[in-house]
Amino acid sequence: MDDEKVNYSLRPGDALVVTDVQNDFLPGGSLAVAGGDQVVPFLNQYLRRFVRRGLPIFATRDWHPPNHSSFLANGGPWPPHCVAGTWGARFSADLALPNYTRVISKATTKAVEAYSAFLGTDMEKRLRHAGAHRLFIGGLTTDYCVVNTVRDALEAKFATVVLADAIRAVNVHPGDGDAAIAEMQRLGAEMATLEQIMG
Ligand code: VGL
Ligand code: ZN
Repeated sequence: MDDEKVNYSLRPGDALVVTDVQNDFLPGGSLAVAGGDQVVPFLNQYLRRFVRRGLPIFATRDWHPPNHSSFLANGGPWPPHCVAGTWGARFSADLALPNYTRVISKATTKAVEAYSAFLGTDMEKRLRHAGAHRLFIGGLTTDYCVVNTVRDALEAKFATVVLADAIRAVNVHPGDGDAAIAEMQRLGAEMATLEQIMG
């Protein structure tokens, strides 16, 4: 295993993917992730760098109907969260998404659960249309949306860099987040932090 730090110079073909930085996953939300708000200032720095270079930016969101199958009342594992159109489903007001951000809504019907932003969405088509080859992915949650999105990105042959200072885990079981990070690396994702991103 090579732990040497490499730098990434942003270039055409790069895209930033910000996953599920929505009020319900942040402190005060219905499915709050410990330290979830701490990813926001890092993501804002990444956003600045991508905006400065005019590179594509995607923001994904959990966008459930009120009777979604993942909710406890319907036999699912989660409290109600990210119900389409509600405050909890909104992106954090502190997240500096530019006007040109492309928004991907997932798990939008009762029967469909989608931790991956690729599942049941036009994410792949829109990434290709934007000319993306290499994805920089950060946001919430490490052990659900991030790991599953990274897995599908690698499967679709995107080079994939996980923004290690801009992810947080639910950790339903202690260690889930760390296991997700190990899994992403095993699958071929690289891990980077802000100081490695030149731009
Ligand atoms: C997610 C928990 C419940 C996620 C979605 O996208 O990370 N986590 N629903
Ligand atoms: Zn959900």
